[in-house]
Amino acid sequence: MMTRKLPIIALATAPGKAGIGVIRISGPQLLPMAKALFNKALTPRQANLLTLRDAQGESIDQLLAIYFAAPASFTGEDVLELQCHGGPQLLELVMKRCLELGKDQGLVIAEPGEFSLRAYLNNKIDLAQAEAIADLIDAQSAAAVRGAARSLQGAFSNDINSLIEEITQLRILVESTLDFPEEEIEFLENAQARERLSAVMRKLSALREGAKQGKILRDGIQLVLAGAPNVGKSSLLNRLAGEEVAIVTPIAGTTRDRVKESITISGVPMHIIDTAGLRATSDLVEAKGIERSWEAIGAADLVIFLQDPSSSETTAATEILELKSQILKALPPKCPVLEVNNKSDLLGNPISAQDENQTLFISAKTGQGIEALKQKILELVGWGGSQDGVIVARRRHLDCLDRAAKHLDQSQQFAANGNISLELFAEELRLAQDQLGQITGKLLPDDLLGKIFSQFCIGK
Ligand SMILES: Nc1nc2c(ncn2[C@@H]2O[C@H](COP(=O)(O)OP(=O)(O)OP(=O)(O)O)[C@@H](O)[C@H]2O)c(=O)[nH]1
Ligand SMILES: [Mg+2]
Repeated sequence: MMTRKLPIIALATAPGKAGIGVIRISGPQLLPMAKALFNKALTPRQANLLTLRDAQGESIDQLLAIYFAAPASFTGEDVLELQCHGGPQLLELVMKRCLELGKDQGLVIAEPGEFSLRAYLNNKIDLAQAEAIADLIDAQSAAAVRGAARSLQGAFSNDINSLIEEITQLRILVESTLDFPEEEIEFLENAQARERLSAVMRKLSALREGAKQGKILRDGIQLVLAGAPNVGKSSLLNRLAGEEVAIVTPIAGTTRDRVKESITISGVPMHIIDTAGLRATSDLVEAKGIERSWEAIGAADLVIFLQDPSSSETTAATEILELKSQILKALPPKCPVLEVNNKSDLLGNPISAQDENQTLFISAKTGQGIEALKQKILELVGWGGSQDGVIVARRRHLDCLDRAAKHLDQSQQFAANGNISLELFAEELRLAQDQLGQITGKLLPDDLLGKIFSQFCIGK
């Protein structure tokens, strides 16, 4: 996939019935193919109304063809976009006819992400922008759309590039001094190397914070509702979702399987997972369900440990403590647990929304405390509250930023008094820069590139 230069074709719009369906072709030299398809020269960058005919000369579709000559196209190659009528069978026929007539030029069906990959390889976009295209299409909320659009326009890449540039300047200074070891201390003072490094580190830290927010916007939060049977987990799911997604009954052990529902809270996508109540059971089906509850807890970003202080059965404090310690053991690293008391409507005296242990009181039945719960959820997952300027980011970006930060920390230590080594200082700067470069795709190993683009869907 990485090296082929053959022309490629794919349906660019979603499969299924629609007003129109767009087929996209990209290749080094498409004019002969366009001629073969329509028997007519196409005016570049203009809508050409044409008829595509089968081998017998019968019309398949009347369509709009737009031809973009290289390099002024999405991929940087010649691109031909065919806007056909949007019937799945019709589009099949158009594809088939194109493949027939493009055979001599070697026309093949595109692999997932291959259009974006070509755009990247031809320097039309960098890697972070290519990823932003996929993220824009997959965006789960309006805020995620805006974040992806910002990345696509280069906001994220610009920040990364300016950081790389500042590190480069610092490296140039250091490396020009390396030949004069006796001047090392003096150099650090004169060039204000430490101050400049600190400034770079501050910028990187702000970027990491923004990227963390961006990751939340892109992927959302896996929010798991866990607890003993009958505490109201399914009722809470229904309340948050605003509809009856899960079955609710007074019988303990109602939920047997995970029930998932995606919502947004203040624009942040939340994937809420209701689970089977945790208890010892001899029922085989329920036991399987509980096994799945534990799996969900093990993959959570946030667990709500729901309790029912109104019930005499489940309130045995030792049981709650035991369950809590089991949950804490099952959590992924750094995953917070929020303890929430449900059924506050059954607790006689008016209670405040939060007790001294910071436990929230809610009622899934009346809706009391739900707004406060939502705010608490956002706070716990590290959502900063504002979507202004947030760009979408991926795990891959966060990992690169984290590694870059570690290298800058190291370089700072090699510049510290009593431990000065300009050579190591410069080397750590270089390593930090490599990590940043991987985000935009400079210095990225080929196999990684293939992996990233193969996760795109066909036609992108
Ligand atoms: N009064 C009151 N009853 C509630 C509240 N939330 C849930 N219930 C009731 O508690 C019972 C159990 O609710 P569920 O939502 O099924 O509880 P669950 O935790 O999902 O139970 P399992 O699926 O068995 O683990 C039902 O009869 C609900 O109507 C609440 O806030 N107030
Ligand atoms: Mg339930």
